[in-house]
Amino acid sequence: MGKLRKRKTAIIFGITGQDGSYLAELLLKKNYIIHGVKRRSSSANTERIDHLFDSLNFTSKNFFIHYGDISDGTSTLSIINKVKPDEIYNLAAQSHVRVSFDVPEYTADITALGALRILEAIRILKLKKTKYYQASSSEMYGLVKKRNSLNELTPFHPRSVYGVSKVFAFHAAVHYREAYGIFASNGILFNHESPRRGPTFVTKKIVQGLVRIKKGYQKKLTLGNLYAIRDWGHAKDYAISMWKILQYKKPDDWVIATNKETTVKTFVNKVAKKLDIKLKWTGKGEREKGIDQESKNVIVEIDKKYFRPSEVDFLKGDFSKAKKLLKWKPIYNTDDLIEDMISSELENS
Ligand code: NAP
Ligand code: G4F
Repeated sequence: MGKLRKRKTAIIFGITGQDGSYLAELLLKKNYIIHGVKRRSSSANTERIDHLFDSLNFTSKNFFIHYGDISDGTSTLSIINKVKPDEIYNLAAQSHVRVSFDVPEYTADITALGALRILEAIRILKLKKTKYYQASSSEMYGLVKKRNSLNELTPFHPRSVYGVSKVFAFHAAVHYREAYGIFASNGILFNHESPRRGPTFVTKKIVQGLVRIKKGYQKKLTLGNLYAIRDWGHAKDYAISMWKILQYKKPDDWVIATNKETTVKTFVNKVAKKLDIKLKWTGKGEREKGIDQESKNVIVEIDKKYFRPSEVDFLKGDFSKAKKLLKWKPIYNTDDLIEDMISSELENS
């Protein structure tokens, strides 16, 4: 009889978020035992993971939820000590760039120092075998000099406290790898979306808004900068990359992207087309408007409150290192992503 392989255990910080839910699904399929860390909130806030466990008792055979918060070093260390996992995925963050202009100190506490608290716990507890994954961000590139695809060697120039905090967390992972030999890896994730995306991120806001306009539930969609360029992938693909990064033979840093660029305006046009809304644009700057050619109503308008004090104009990622060494590549393209987001929205709105 062959030797029984021990089941792997993982802690996911950020289990209730978009990526946490897809990663949990993936790891459960791979027969992991999962411990998710959830902060206390006044509502249950487990919609994205309710299908994975008994949400009233917070348990299932393979999936456990712990109350914790990465602003709290003691509870963070205590959970890691209790579980002593094979893998830790740090997906927890104040993840909204625009909001980081309103709450910079809080953003730095969670997004930067939160990562440090987890790394410190691994070091203090001497968990030599525990691997650490940091959800780093393409926001770290910020102000890019040339509009070429960005890779692991492109310098960082963040444009928000969110970006600054992610640079700190990125370098903290590299530092703990070099100073203490901890297996700490960074996925440099470009934008990724899904039907589970938070409603204030631009893709979800556009899909939700235009579906509701089509159904007659909403009159207008109000946006900010239509000309920012993003590299939008599907969160399901990005969850696979997280797991692959921790299975690689050594810790390293990896760009995860689709290498395709789309403006916010093109995203709006694509969604409108798929919903059979004939949109015509008029005006410039804050006066730019999208008019529904059938009803002649203005259905898209601009409000400067959605502009950022400093914008990241261009993000497109070169994922050739991950493709070559991790054998990772995205399955969904932007159109597939939009298709998935629209069909879920049509069903649920
Ligand atoms: P998300 O939906 O906003 O999820 C963030 C998660 O972090 C949520 O579970 C949230 O809990 C949790 N969290 C926030 N503050 C916490 C705290 N103090 N203690 C413990 N948990 C806390 O973000 P996402 O899109 O899944 O992204 C996952 C990670 O990847 C984030 O670190 C994000 O910055 C990074 N990232 C995302 C993208 C992207 O395009 N999606 C790209 C690059 C990097 P609540 O549910 O209680 O709020
Ligand atoms: O959807 P967004 O808010 O995403 P952003 O700022 O690119 O950040 C996301 O991706 C990062 C990776 O690059 C992550 F690290 C981060 O956690 C987050 O997931 O905005 C995308 C673009 C921006 O240029 C923004 O100015 O869309 C523009 N935009 C235009 N109108 C808008 C709106 N963004 C939002 N949120 N809301 C608007 O009405």
